[in-house]
Amino acid sequence: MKSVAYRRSILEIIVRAGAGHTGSDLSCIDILNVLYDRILRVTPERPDDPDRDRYIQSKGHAAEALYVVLADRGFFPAAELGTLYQEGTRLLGHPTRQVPGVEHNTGALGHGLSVAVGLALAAKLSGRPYRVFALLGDGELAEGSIWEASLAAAHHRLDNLVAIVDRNTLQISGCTEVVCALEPLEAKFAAFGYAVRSVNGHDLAALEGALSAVPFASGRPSLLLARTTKGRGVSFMEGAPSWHHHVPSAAELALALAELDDAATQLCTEAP
Ligand SMILES: Cc1ncc(C[n+]2csc(CCOP(=O)(O)OP(=O)(O)O)c2C)c(N)n1
Ligand SMILES: [Mg+2]
Repeated sequence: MKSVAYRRSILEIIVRAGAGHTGSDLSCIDILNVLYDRILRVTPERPDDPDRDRYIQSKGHAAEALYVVLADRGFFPAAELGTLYQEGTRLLGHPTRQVPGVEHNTGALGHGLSVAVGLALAAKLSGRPYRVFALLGDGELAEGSIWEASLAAAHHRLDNLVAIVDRNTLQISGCTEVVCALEPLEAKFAAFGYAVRSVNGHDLAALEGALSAVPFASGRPSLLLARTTKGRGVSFMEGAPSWHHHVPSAAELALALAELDDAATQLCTEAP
């Protein structure tokens, strides 16, 4: 049921706030659902546990998706979601460490993977068992710093690092292959030293299977290419670049929520 409930919350808080990255959130929400429900060794009661897994959301603009999941997991009260973007709120348009559960400020694309590599290297140097998961956008891969960080990850044999790419084929202004071509992406990541797997990024069981199997190879960082649809779950948002950060009107919200109800059976069969 969470696939639908999370999507409803995302749409409702964005409409209330009058801002947000609608399509980007709906693209990665299933990945976040599986990470926080099944994979990450984190608990809101011990936010400073030195051995907790670290999650870095490098595509920081999908903040609403992260807030909805963190609230649901008990990192902060769900009622606070209604303060999104309001004066004095902790819930800004991009995540900051003021928000319980957020490990690092993100939003300037291209930085999160470098932070994740540093955290993973620190775990190796200090002999700690935690893993580091980083979620990247595919448009974000045009940032050169992603590839520098990848070189370092392979060089230091960081098999405690898992990079997940939200491969929705769109960035802010259109198709990645038109704006700055990425393919053949799996081969590129493999050439940079990752052990690579690809998965349907909305199939919760498949995501859980892949993310439970990390590291994909001993001594190498893992790269999960999650094939997704931007705006997934609402027909008129799916695959449309204009919904990157468009805010639904009241009528569009009503239509979207009705569609989500209709799609509940389909989305729920994918729920863990
Ligand atoms: C360094 C930097 N440049 C530009 C932006 C503006 N920006 C925000 S989202 C975005 C597109 C990101 O596309 P992608 O990484 O594919 O994310 P998604 O499709 O999941 O929204 C851009 C260019 C930014 N946040 N940071
Ligand atoms: Mg994208």
